[in-house]
Amino acid sequence: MKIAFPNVKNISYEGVRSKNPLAFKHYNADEIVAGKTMREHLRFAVVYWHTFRGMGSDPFGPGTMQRPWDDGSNSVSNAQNRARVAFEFIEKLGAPFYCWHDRDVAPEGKTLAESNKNFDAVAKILKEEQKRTGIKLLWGTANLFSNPRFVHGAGTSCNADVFAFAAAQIKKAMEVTHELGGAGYTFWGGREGYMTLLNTDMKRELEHLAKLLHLAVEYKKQIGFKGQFYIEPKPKEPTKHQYDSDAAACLNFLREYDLLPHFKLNIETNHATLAGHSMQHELEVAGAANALGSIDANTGDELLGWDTDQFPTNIYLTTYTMLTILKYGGLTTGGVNFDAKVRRESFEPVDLFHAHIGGMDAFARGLKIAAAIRKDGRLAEFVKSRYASWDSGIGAKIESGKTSLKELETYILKKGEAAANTSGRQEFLENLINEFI
Ligand code: XUL
Ligand code: CO
Repeated sequence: MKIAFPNVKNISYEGVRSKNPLAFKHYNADEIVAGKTMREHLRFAVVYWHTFRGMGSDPFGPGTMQRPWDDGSNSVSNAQNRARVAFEFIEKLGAPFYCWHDRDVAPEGKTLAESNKNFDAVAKILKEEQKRTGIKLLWGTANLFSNPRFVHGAGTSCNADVFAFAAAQIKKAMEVTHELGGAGYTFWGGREGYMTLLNTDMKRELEHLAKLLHLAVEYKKQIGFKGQFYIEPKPKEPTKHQYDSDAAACLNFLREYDLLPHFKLNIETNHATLAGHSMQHELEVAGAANALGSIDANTGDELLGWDTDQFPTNIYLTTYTMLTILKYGGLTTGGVNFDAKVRRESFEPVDLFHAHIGGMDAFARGLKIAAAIRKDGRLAEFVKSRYASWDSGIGAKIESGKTSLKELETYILKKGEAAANTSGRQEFLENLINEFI
């Protein structure tokens, strides 16, 4: 095969003084931070959809990307060639993982049988390339939103045949994920939501979605796939309201339908902000429920209200993200997956490298800063001491469930007034964070 990136050598760590745009300044894969290598902490993944299929089209114009290796056709051979290019890119970048939707890697045929055949033909190359390079599949997923058949959703479609089609597609995508040794499988509710409640039986749609996920859990057991299942929250786009609107809504749905033991969450930064939350908020909600699985690392634009999927470069964002991830024990099966795309104006192949290097360096800095803040201990100590009234006396009694409203009334009647509050010290804490940035 011809080399797709002839002017790019393997990206290496050159340290903060380097001026080389094709080198890492902070991501040093083998460097130990808080007991593990950076590679093990961050588990970076490259996405197939934006990086190898995104052509930069927007509602006002067609794609602009220069991708000289791609003949623009929908042929299996073009898809196979693209797979080899993808691995050249990921290998040169030094990311240990990648992720795909079924339809990113192989063209959809006229029938499901034809699509499955195409998928197998490209999966064969993916398997060869994984073996050659040691790069692993972080997760696979099925695209249940692009084809017009999914106009009313997939699992939540009013058309039962469409549900069946989605189920068949999930079955195949899970089989290929399993075959490629995938560490996980993700469900993002592409069009699972509504545009108007006037035509929507919400209760029935949610029950159907739960059915679909239960069928997937059952099939996972049947084929012996041990990877982690994830749900990826997003509040809107493409629908007006997506059922998996945020981490709390996903957890509630999973609990209501007895699915929680089988799923963790894949939290995406730009989806969090679309939901009106910070990334850290979503991670805390997931972490507190023991469901923090993986992240789709990107960022939105503060002034734009849609899913711009930009590469993350903000050190505060990566620091807060890594602080919460470390607090909940780190990424185990999950990873830092760059669900991000270069801007339409950044159309040269080398821009793909700049984008990923920037994101990886930003996360490496976030990791090092978060580890230093944790090692320093003042932040955690402050939070711990803020709740000291719960460690003994009446607080401990309430927490252990050994009290009643009557007893609490007697307690306060005797005291006359609650103990004095202390300052929340927000500015002090913000300054403390800045000591480490
Ligand atoms: C869409 C999105 C998806 C999922 C995978 O906003 O984030 O690409 O990550 O289906
Ligand atoms: Co995503």
